[in-house]
Parts: sequence; C-alpha cells; structure tokens
Amino acid sequence: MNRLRALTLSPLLLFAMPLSLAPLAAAPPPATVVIDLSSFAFAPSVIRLRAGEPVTLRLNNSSDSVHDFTSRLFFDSASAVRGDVRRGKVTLKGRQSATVQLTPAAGTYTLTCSRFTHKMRGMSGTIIVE
Ligand SMILES: [Cu+2]
Repeated sequence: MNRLRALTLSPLLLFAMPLSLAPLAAAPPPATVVIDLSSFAFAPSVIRLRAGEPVTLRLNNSSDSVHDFTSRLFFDSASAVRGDVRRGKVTLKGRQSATVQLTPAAGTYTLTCSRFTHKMRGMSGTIIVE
C-alpha cells in the first residue's frame, strides 16, 4: 500500500505505472515462440510447446536465402492452424517473416528445412509438445 501511494505521488513513477500494472490488468496473450531461420540452422533447434494450448509461431528468416520450416506431422496433427502452411511447410524468402497460429497436439516431431542439402548442413530440429 505504501508503495502504491508512493507511485501515485511521484509524477515520474506515475508515468511508468501503466507498464508495471499491465500484467495484472490484462489477460495473458497467447504465447509467442520466435524461431530464427538462418544458413543453416534453426534457433532454437529444440522447440518446446504445451499440448492443447494455442501458440503463435513467429518465423524469421534472418538470411538472404530461401528456407522453410517443414514438419508435416506437427502441422497435420495440430488444430486451428492459421497461416501460410502448405503440405506441412512454411516457406520464407530471404529476410521474410511469417506468423502461424495453431494449437499443437502432444508428440515429438522432426523439424527440417526441405531445401536441397540444407538438412545435412544443419537445418534440422525437434518440436516437443507435451
Ligand atoms: Cu534452409
């Protein structure tokens, strides 16, 4: 209570108050997981998600080359998939980003880039949903 009173009495801290109180006032937004695609890696290469909980995947291609985020079983078993997923694959041109929203199903899925030789050069990973 004293702390709150101090906040309201100080113009400087008052300015900062909406930020500090925001987590209490608003419902938590759907989780967002950011995955970086580069030549030749996924970062993180192990992606952990919660089964049955909606999640937003933010895919960023930080390279100048085309890469894709391919996990056929992962996308096929997920529900409420929104985004540019085609046959288990999201393709990103150089420096392009994409957002996919879905509700994942429990399982362990292989993640790869399907571009020629990219998997053997390091573009593979695992999606663990539990
Ligand atoms: Cu690639």
